[in-house]
Amino acid sequence: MNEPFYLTDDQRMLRHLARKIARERVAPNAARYDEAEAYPEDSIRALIESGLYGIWVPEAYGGNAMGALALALVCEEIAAACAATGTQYLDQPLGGIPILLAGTDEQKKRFLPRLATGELLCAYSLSEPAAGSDAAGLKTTAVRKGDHYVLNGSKQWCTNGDHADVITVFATLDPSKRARGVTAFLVEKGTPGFSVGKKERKMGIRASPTVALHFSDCAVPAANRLGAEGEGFKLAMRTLDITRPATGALGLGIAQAALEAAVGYAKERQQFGQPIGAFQGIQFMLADMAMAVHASRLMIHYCARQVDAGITGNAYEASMAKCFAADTAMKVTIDAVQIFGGYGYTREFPVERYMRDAKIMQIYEGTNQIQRVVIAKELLE
Ligand code: COS
Repeated sequence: MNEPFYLTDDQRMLRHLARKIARERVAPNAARYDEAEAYPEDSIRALIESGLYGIWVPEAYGGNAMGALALALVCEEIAAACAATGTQYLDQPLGGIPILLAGTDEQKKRFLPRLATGELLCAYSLSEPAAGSDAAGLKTTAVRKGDHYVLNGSKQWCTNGDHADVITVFATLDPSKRARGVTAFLVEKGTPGFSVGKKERKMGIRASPTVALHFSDCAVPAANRLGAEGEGFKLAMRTLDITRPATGALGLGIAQAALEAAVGYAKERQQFGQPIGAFQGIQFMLADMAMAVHASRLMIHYCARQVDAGITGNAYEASMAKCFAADTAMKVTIDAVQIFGGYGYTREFPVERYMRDAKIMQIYEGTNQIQRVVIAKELLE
C-alpha cells in the first residue's frame, strides 16, 4: 500500500516505527499466544519499550500528544500482526481518554504519566450481563457514603480487566434515571470489594483477556469519581467517538494483512497450469477486497482527522468508520480463506486466525447494528 500522502513527517515516522515493531516483535508471537490463549506479555513489552503507549497522552502529562490519526496508524500496524495485541494496546486509551476528557488536574497527574509509560495498565468497563447494546440500562450501583461511593454489581466483557491497574468503571446512582444516573469511577486494582471473575474462552483475539468484574460493597474514594455525578454516560459516549475510528483501524489492520496474504498466495498457487491469480474469478475477488480496504482506511483517517482538528459531535463519522471497517474485515478475511482453499481452513496459515479475529470487530465497541442506529438517527433527526 502506498503511504497516505497527507501524513506529516511525524506521523510517517511513527507509522514506520509501529510497522517495524509489529512485524519484528509482535507478529512472531501471534499464533503462539492465540493457540495458548495466553496474555501477549512479550508483545505488550515490545510496544511499551518502543514508547508507543504514550502517543495519545498530552505532553504536559508525559506523552507525545500525537492524536487520533497517529493512534489509528499504530492500531492498524499492530492488528495486522496480532489483533489481540492491538486490542490490548487500544484498551489503554479507551480506559484513559475518560481521564483526559473529565479528570481533575490531580487525577490527570496521578494516572496519565504512568499510563503513557505503560507502568500502569488501564481498562474500560461499561457492559454488563444484561446491558450490552443498551448501555444506559446498566445496573451496577454506586451509593455515596461520606467521602466514598460504595459500588455493587457485576460487569462483563471487560478487556484487560485482569491485568489493569486502574479501570474506568461506569455505575449508576439511580437506575431509574438511565443515562442520566450513570457516573464514572476510577477503580484501582486491590480495592477491597473488587474482584475479577470469569475469563471468557473466545473464538478470536484469544490472547486478549476478556473478564467479568464483581463489586461487593466496594468503597471507591470520592476523589476517584471521574466527572460530575450523572455525566458518566456522555463521557462513555464521547470516549467511544474518539476510539471507534481506532477500533476500525484494528479491523483495517486485519483486513490489510488478509489481503496481502491472499495476493501473495494467488501469485504462487498453481492450478490448471497457471497461478490462480491469472483467473479473473480470483482477480475480481482481490480487487473488491482492495477497494473495501482502501475505503475503510479513508473513512477511518477522515474521522481521526476530525478528532485531531478539535471537531466534536463526530459520532456519525465514528460509527461509519468503525462499522464499515469491521464489516470489511469480516468479508475480506472470509474471502482470503476462500482464496487459500483447503489450506486456508487450517492453522498452517494465518488467514484462519484473521477470520476468527475479524468477527469481534463487528461486535465490540458497539455492535455494527448499534453503529447503524447512530448513523440513522443522525440522518433522520
Ligand atoms: N456524545 C455525547 N453525548 C451523547 C452521545 C455522544 N456520542 N451519544 C448520546 N449522548 C447523550 C445524549 O445526547 C443524551 O443526552 P441527554 O440525556 O442530555 O438528552 C444521552 O447521552 C442519552 O443518549 P440516548 O438517549 O441516545 O441513549 P440511548 O439509551 O438511546 O443509547 C446508544 C444510545 C444505543 C447509541 C448507546 O447506548 C450505545 O452506544 N450503545 C452501545 C454501547 C457500546 O458501545 N458498548 C460497548 C462497550 S465498549 S467495549
